[in-house]
Amino acid sequence: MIRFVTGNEGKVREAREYLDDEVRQVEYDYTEIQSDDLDEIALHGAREAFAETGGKDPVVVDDAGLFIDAVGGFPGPYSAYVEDTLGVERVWRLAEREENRRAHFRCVVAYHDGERSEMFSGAVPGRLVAPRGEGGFGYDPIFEHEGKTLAEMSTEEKNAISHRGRALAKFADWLAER
Ligand code: ITT
Repeated sequence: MIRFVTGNEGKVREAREYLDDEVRQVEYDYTEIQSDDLDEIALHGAREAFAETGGKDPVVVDDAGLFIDAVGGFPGPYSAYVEDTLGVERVWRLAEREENRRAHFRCVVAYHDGERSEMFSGAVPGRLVAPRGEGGFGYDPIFEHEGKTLAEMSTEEKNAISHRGRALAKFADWLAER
């Protein structure tokens, strides 16, 4: 069993679709350290969550962000804060003014089992568009990849191309090899 430490059900839904192991959601508000590096944030979170939540089963923390080329990678590691404060629609308004609307999502899945720590990352390129689609979560409606926004894809379709899907695929391979 893997304990997925997150308040975001969308992440858990995507992980369940990928992993053969049972995935249990654990809501523990780990410290998100201030860093430009998603690896560091996720690894610190996984170690803290393992130490503080008291279980024996391995934990996974997933830290993700949207990086917009024209504005120096904003909102990047601050994507959750910007979604809560500005909101997705206004992030689109910001990108709308730019000629270059390219962006990418990045995701780091950090695993910790009390002894070992491992990290798996993934990215997906795309461009920002006016919101479309009802699926997914977060910035999915404004992020288009090969003609469709991530919110217009099923979980399976999104996993096949997404930052999280790519990180989870590496994680699943590693789990299977152990
Ligand atoms: P936890 O920290 O509890 O896991 P969170 O949603 O705050 O949940 P992050 O800090 O990793 O997670 O999220 C960064 C932001 O990026 C947040 O606003 C998410 O909604 C958004 N995000 C993450 N993955 C995404 C995805 O696959 N599609 C769209 N938006 C995503």
